[in-house]
Parts: sequence; C-alpha cells; structure tokens
Amino acid sequence: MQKFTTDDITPESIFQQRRKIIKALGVGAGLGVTGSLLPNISFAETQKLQALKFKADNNKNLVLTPEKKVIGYNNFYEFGVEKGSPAQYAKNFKTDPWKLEIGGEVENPFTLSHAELFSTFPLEERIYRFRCVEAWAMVVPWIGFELARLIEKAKPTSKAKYVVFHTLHDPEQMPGQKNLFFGGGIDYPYVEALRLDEALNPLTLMSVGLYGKSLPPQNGAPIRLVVPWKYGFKSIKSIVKITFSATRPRTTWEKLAPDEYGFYANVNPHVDHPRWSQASERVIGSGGLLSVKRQPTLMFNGYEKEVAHLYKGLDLKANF
Ligand SMILES: Nc1nc2c(c(=O)[nH]1)N[C@H]1C(S)=C(S)[C@@H](COP(=O)(O)O)O[C@H]1N2
Ligand SMILES: [Mo]
Repeated sequence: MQKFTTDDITPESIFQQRRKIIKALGVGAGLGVTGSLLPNISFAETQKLQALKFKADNNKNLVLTPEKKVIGYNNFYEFGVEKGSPAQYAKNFKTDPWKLEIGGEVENPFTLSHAELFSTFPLEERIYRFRCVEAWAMVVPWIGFELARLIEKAKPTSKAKYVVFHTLHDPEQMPGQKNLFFGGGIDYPYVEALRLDEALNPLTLMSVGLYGKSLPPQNGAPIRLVVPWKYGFKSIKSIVKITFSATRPRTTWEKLAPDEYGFYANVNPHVDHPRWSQASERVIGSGGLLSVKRQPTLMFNGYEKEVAHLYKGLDLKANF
C-alpha cells in the first residue's frame, strides 16, 4: 500500500496542483458557464487562485482519505442507511436549480441560487479531520466558505442565538423520506443547529466541494455544513434553509435518541456513547475490512486550540 504524506497526498498528482485555494471561484474566476459548478480546475486556473488563507496546524501530517472512500462510504439517511446506499440512490438527485434561503432573526434575509452558492463568498480549500459518532474517521479536502461570511451578510439581530439548518424535504427524490425503514426512522426533514458563536468560529465551513470538484450528491450537494470538531451528524447535507433563532430547536438525532446523541456532539474521547467507546476510532481507507487501523480519538477532534474556549465552564459530560 502506498503511503501518502500531506505534501503527496493523493493518488492523482494533478490534485496537488489544484490544492491552492480557490478564491472567488465560479463565475468570477472565468470558469464560464453558471451551473457547471467546479469543473475540473486546470493548472493555469489554479495558479491564478489565491494561496490557502487558513491552515490549521492540525493539517500537518494529515493523510487524506482516498477519494473513493469519501464518496463511497457515506451517511445520508434520506438515501438509505447502508454506507453504500447514498452513492447508489442519490445518483440522479437534482441539485441544480437550487435555492438556499436565509432568514429568521436577521436584518438582511436573502436567497442564493445554485450559481450564487459558488460565487457569493470566497471559496477556499480546508483539509479537515472528519469524525462520525460511529467511531470512524476520515480526512477530507473540502472546498467551501466560512459560515461567518454568510452570517455577516445576513446581519443577525440581537435576538439571534442559534443558527438552524434544514435539509431538503422531497420524498419523491429521497426514498428514505418515503419509507420509514429505508430512512432509518428519522423524522424528516433533517434539522441541525449551532450556537451562534460556534457558527461564527473560523473553522465552521459551508462546503460546496471536495477533492477539487463540486460535491457529489451523496456528500450533500450542492451545499452542506462541515463542523470538524463535532460528530459528523452535525454536518448536515443538502441545505435549503438557514434560519437564525432566539431558541434552540430540537435537532434530528437528539429527537430520535436523546440519551445517545446530544445537541453539542463535540468529539470527546472521555465521553463514551452509551453503546460504545469513543476513546479510539477506525481510520477509513487504512486497510481491509479486518485490518483497518485504529487511532486514539483527539479532544475536539484535534481542534482543541481553536474551539475549547467556546465551552469554558460547560460540563462536557452533561452537555454531550
Ligand atoms: N441531511 C443529512 N445530513 C447528514 C446525514 C444524514 O443522514 N442526512 N448524516 C450525517 C452523518 S451521521 C455523517 S457522519 C455525515 C457524513 O458525511 P459524508 O457522507 O460526507 O462523510 O453527514 C451527516 N449529515
Ligand atoms: Mo455520523
């Protein structure tokens, strides 16, 4: 098995050339046709793009999860509960045209079209650890923009304390929303939320792509949240609405099993899931089914320095 380091991360050498950040990509970067998303970005275009603005120390020595695992081993219950189901059943999921509505406790409600998702805020690449509550882990090169940029544009009122995200509800396209068993018994649409200060943290990303391309449907096209210090279920996919709220909503997994999935869902090796340990994690893509590597779970998934201050004085065991 070939070993990759951060600087020689992917099997496709061309990806390395695309890694430089993609700023104001989309229409502005002359990629042309709206709706063609992030086509395979050429080297020449990449060179025009700005250098990575932000690079957490944690990025060093991260080994990227092979792309085919990132896009083939998914949780997206709207398309079935098996890891391979989303790739199969979301194949024809229509993500363009799309409308993302921003509203609630804001001075400036607005709507983004599909093309505007890619052109309104500066896009950049972020290589993040990604940790599912099921104790598996990946490292993903996302493309996206800071949620903080969108929040600035929306101008939350002083009443806004939470940011609430809603996935598309479309049972005709999402078989899991039609069939209780296929969809894992979730009360759809899928809803997630962050405290406003969590949402404003510079690590919090609205992602529109990965591995240098637009998001495949199974990963939450055309736009999804990525909160790298929290369990993956907070990173809600295929978002159609973001609302600012004075009160904390009941979120999807919390509603389904409040003893097992808390609102905070911060990655924490010292707070076990009631049915399994969170002290270590399986590294997806590190070997065969039986030989997959385990590694210790890191506090806040390795982002302690960036986010621990958000939870000062909070009992992380009670607020899991
Ligand atoms: N709408 C929606 N968003 C979702 C989910 C889902 O079932 N529906 N699953 C979550 C879970 S549990 C995880 S681990 C991540 C998986 O993201 P990935 O498939 O891109 O790795 O998506 C999250 N976002
Ligand atoms: Mo997950």
